[in-house]
Amino acid sequence: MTPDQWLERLSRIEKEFFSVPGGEDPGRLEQKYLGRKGELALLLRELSSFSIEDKKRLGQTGNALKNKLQENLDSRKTSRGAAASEARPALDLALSGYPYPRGSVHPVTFTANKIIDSLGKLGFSLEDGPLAEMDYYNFEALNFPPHHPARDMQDTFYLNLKDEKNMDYLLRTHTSPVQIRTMKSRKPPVRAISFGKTFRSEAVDASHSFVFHQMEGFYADKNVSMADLKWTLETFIKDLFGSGAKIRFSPSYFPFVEPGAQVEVSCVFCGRNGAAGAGQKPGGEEGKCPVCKGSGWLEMLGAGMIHSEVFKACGYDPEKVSGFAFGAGIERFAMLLFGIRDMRMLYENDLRILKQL
Ligand code: FA5
Repeated sequence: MTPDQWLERLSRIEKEFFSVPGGEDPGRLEQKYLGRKGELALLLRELSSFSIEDKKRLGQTGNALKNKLQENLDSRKTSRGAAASEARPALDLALSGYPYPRGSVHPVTFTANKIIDSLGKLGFSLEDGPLAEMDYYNFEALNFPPHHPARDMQDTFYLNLKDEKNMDYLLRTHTSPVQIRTMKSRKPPVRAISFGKTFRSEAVDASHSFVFHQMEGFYADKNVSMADLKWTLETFIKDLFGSGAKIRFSPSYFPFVEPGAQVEVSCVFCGRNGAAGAGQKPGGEEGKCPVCKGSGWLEMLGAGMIHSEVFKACGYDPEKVSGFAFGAGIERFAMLLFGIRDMRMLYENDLRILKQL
């Protein structure tokens, strides 16, 4: 390389350096030009091959540029630091912290926990099952044969997915499939409850939703009778609503129990007399309790003695084992416990309402 070529390279480096925009990282530029293998550093090292006079002359020009670049890099670093601290407010350690609102348990969770605690005291263990369930567990093993009209009782969301028997997967319509899963995996005596989300293709109104929560309880053992069911439900309902609460049974149909019953609980709002009390909000017929509509009773649970076909599907001998089962909507219980008249209030997540509960 001749001295002229050396100077030409030096001026190219200068031009290139000063055309780099201000936003570029100064650390990276420093490394590129002045670092150990930087372009200017390498060029200055080339001086060793020149004569003493050229070394002196070119060395001065080269070092002058090196100082110029260093000054420019320093000022780039300073303005970059100033911009960063402008963007970030100064740290004031004396400032008090941001108030962080504390949440609370949702009424549905609160109610479910109360039910689980209450039945847990009676020896029921808590079991779980999948939300995307097989047709077999949700219907077939519960004595709803394929194409049986009883399936219409529960409007179902079917999934575009088949199980190994080419039956549909679906979003479980009730928590009863957990009964089957538990009985299939355990030998009697079994006493279990489950709780969780259930899904039905239904329009939303004050007492219906397409996603809601259910709880299920069942007991299978030798010599279990309807009297055991009645005692269990009475004890559990009194624990939840107070010792004055009463229950009554009326016949009902569910394919997986025989006999089946609808269980009503005495209205906790009017104390079973059916009359609108002081402090009750208007909304019902004149003089009548707006919650039970004057009947004094509220339908709260489905229940019955586990059907022999269900036992057979689970590998239990119905000649030797008997049992009861019951199931209910958690929202229904939450509405009673919190005095809510529209189920939608539980889902809208309006904190002004939820905070009052
Ligand atoms: C059942 O789902 C049965 N598996 C219950 C059962 C279990 C009966 C064991 C016998 C033995 P049913 O379809 O009635 O039954 O639903 C039970 C409860 O779920 C209802 O009483 C109601 O409180 C609640 N529920 C049903 N559909 C809806 C809905 N769309 N929105 C909110 N809650 C609902």
